[in-house]
Amino acid sequence: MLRFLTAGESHGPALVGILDGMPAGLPLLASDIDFELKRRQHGYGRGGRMKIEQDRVEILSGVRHGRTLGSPIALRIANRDWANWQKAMAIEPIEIAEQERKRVTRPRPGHADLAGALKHDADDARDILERASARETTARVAVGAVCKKFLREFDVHVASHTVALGSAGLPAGAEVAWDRILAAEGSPLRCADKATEQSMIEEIDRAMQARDSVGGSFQVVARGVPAGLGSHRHWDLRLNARLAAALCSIQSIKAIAVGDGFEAAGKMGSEFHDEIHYDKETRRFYRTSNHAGGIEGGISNGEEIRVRVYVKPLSTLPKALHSVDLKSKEEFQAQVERTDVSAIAAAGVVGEAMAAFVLAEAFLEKFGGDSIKEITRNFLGYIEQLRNY
Ligand code: EPS
Repeated sequence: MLRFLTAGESHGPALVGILDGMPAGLPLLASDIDFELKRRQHGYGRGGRMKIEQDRVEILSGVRHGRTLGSPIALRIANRDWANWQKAMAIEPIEIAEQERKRVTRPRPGHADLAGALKHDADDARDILERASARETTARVAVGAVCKKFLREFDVHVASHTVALGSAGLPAGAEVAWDRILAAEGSPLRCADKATEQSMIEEIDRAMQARDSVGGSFQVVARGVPAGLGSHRHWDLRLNARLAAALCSIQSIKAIAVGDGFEAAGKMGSEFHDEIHYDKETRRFYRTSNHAGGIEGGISNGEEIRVRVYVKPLSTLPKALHSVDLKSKEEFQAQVERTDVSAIAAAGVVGEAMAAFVLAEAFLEKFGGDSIKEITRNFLGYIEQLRNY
């Protein structure tokens, strides 16, 4: 069983992740993880925090001489900003006057502030927001980087690209080819179309001027996934449901669509379903369309897995919305904390990490084993079986 936990507050000393169940023998270096951490920090529309941080991982366990041991992999990423928050986030009690300085009592609509404070009987919403913050996704990306490395051993690759931001976006139903997705890497918003990306940048500039934030969407694509991951047997084994849960667990994500998703509801069956063909030379079933997003009956069907993820506008607005003080119950404007106008480019990288975790988990379920060698044997045997089907 593959599983992970993260811990850490946004302005605490560090974020940590523990990934358990990764088999032995996977080549792994800190640089594999740092590469993904850097990608998460990139993107037009980020706020001041990304100028402070230079996320780097320290591998605390589970790796020896450049290879995984099969034991839990513990990862630590220091918060450089901690230096500025040592008092406000101190483990030991601090003076009341000091506590007041960073107290959050006017909850921001859309953030976890109010619901979390009510739930935990907190008189300072900072107790909640420090953990709810999307800073936590740093640890997820570190864990996901290990999962991506694992999948690459079997020629399974996960990428993402930005589809829409505010009113700017790629035309509905346009499927962006894999090579164009890869070519968008490093561009300001990781969007595959230059003109659309320019409109997205303008949307961000407009939102910034209006002291507002803006939502968007991205697509995660997994290529090389063999047919047969996930299962039709039970609700909690279906691959689409697992991807949906993992992706919806990311901060600010409000919806996901597998393949053509929302659009499917308005289509006829004959338009929507991907007709089946067979290539006798490569001995492989294939489709000429992929409206299903590579998953049928909760099982991967061998086509690219495509999942679109919808991100709400971030909930800290410089132009604060109406709120109520937790203590006095007087009406105020919500507290303004530092934030990003849009973190859409980073959100895609986090989406890749969560999708990679789900796919690695499903891959390990199917091909089992405690070492890369054993899993490779099982995997190749199955690929051969598919060819002879
Ligand atoms: C983030 C770090 C945070 C925010 C952002 C994501 O840093 P700070 O709170 O110090 O500015 O920039 O989180 C949010 C937008 C949020 O609402 O929690 C990061 O590392 O990605």
